[in-house]
Amino acid sequence: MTEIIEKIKDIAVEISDAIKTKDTGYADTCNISGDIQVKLDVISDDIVEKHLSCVNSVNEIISEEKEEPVKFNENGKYLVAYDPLDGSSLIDVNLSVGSIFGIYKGDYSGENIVAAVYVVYGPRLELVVARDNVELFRFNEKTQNFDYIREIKLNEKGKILGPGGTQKCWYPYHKEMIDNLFKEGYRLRYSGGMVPDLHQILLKGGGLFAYPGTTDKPKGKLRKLFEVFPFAYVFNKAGGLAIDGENDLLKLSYQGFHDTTPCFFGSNYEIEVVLNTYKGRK
Ligand code: P6P
Repeated sequence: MTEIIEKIKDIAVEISDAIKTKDTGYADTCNISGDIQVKLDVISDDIVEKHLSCVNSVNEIISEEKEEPVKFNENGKYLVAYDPLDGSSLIDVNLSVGSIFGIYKGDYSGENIVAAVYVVYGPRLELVVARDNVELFRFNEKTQNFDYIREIKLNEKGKILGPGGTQKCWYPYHKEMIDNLFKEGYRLRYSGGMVPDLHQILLKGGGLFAYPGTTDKPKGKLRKLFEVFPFAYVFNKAGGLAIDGENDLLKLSYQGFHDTTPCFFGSNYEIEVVLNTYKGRK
């Protein structure tokens, strides 16, 4: 496991350099989810595959940018599901983006995730590792290493609200819940990049990020294996909760590798608000 995490640090540095130096144009391809790929999606995916293919403990990998898993080592203990460059379309407007890694044993269901790592490509290159606890690291340009900064813990109640999804497609009860939270004084923080949006809530003590089921996307938009389960693991280990509206996200399984789910990540108070809103709604 440690070898995988160390490789992810190398991956982070190489993708960070690619973001600064490579063409950000669109590739003429789509991924399996139908997202138009930017060239950096493909470059980043290749960087991840190059590094993880050298780790003996990695049995196989699967990427948001790949239709099927890639098998490396039958005897490897771990499966790695990742989004190599989440929110890549934001690079063109110079907003922060990220990479997300879920490390699993056995299969990719939520209960089998054993660690999560995410990288934030922002004004600073930062990396967060969730194992028994959640630790923040920051890249030191002088030493070319990641320095440990601090442990990340969520407060019982936060101040930040990231309301995702197309608002005109929100179910009425969801809209009422969001409106009420804003009336309580929550601050709107939503860039359209899952990684920086969740990173901000984690670093500023808590709140709620919601990407619900909507009339146009009843199963939500965010992908279970590559985005949702890793961040659900992070939020649980940081003292918060992560649900689909009713169930703990880490209790969910999957049918297809690219399944999506409604998802809510936050401090305990805000998740309780979601549970009370969504109770019996399905
Ligand atoms: P919307 C980026 O494309 C992404 O997958 C996540 O990073 C982000 O949270 C979400 O989609 C934003 O979706 O519908 O608000 O543009």
